Amino acid sequence: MKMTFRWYGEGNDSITLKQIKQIPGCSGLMGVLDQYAAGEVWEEPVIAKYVEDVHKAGLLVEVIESVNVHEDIKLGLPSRDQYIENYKQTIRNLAKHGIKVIVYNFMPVLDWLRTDLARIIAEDGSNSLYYDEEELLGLTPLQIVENTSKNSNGFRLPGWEPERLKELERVLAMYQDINPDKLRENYRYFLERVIPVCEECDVKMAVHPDDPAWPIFGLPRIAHSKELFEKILELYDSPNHTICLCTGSLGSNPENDIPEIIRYFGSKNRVGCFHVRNVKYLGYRKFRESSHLSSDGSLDMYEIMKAIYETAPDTYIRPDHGRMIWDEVGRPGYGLYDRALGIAYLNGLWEALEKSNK
Ligand SMILES: [Mn+2]
Repeated sequence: MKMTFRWYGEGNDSITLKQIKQIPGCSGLMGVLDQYAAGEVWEEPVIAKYVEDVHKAGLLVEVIESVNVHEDIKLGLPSRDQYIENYKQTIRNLAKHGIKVIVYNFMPVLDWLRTDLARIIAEDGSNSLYYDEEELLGLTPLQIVENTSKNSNGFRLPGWEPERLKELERVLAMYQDINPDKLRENYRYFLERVIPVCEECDVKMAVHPDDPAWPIFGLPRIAHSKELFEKILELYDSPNHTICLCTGSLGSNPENDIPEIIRYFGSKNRVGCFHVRNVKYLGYRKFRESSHLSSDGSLDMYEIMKAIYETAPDTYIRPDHGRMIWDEVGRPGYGLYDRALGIAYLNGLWEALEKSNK
C-alpha cells in the first residue's frame, strides 16, 4: 500500500511539500493540476515541472486526480471527438512522466456537492463539509454554485471551476433528454476510445463515485452503488478501466455496504486507488464529514482497511477530506492537520493488520 496526500501544486495550496514529507508514512501524492479546464490538453512541460517539484521534495506522484471530462463528451455532442482526442493526449503526456492512475468522474455538470463547506461541529468547535437535502431543495443549482465558490476561502475548488460553470443553466437544460442509459452509452463511447490508449501506456483510469451517492437536481447520475459500478465496468472490459473507491462518497448512503463493495471490486482487481474517509449520518440524506476515526463517524474504518488489506494490498490510498481544526484556514476539506491525523490513524490500522496476519 502506498499512502499519499492530495496536493494542488506550488502557490495553489496552503500546504507545502515539506509539510507533506514530514507526515509519518506518507510516501507520495495524488496530484492535481487545476489550471486546466475540462477538455484541454495538459501540456508536458507543465506536468514535468509538477513531477520534478514533487520528486525534489522526496515524494512520489503516480496518481493524478481531476482530469475532468468535457461536458460535450457526457452529452454525446458531435464536438466530443476533439475533446476525446485531447483527453488521449493528456493520458500520453501524464504516462510519460510516471503517472500510473488517473482519477476522473462522469457526473453531469455538478461534481461533488455540499450545502455548507464549514458547518461548525458543536462538540468541539471544529468545522467540516456538510450536506442536508432539505437545505438543497430551497436552492437553485446557480445559488449552490455561487455559495460554494463564495465560501471556499479564495481557493478554486476542483469540479467547481468558474469557467466550467458559467453556462450552468444552458448545460442543465441540455440534460433534459439524457437518461441514465443514454449517459452510459456516451460513457461507453468515451471508454472505447480512451482505454486502449491507457492499455498502451500502462495507465489505469479510475472513476470516482457520485458525491453524495444519489441523483441531484434531476440530473442522471450513474456511479453510486455496487450495482451501478458493475454496469460501468461492463461498459468496457479491461483491467485499465477501474474505480477510485471513495469510501466517504459511497458511504454518504447508508445502504452502501462499503467493506463489501471493496471486497467485491478489490478481488476482481478493478480498484485503481482509494480515498478513505469517514462520514457521520445525521438523518435521511443528511450528513457531515467527520474525522477519520471510526467512533467519530458512521463507517467502520477498521473493516474498510481490512477489506483493502485483504483484496487490494498493493493499492494507493489517501485520506480524503478532513475537518478544519486548530484554527487552520485552507481549502475546504483539504487542510493539513486533520488529514495528517487521518494518515497516522490509517497507517496504524494497516500496521496492526500486517502484524496480526504474520
Ligand atoms: Mn473522494
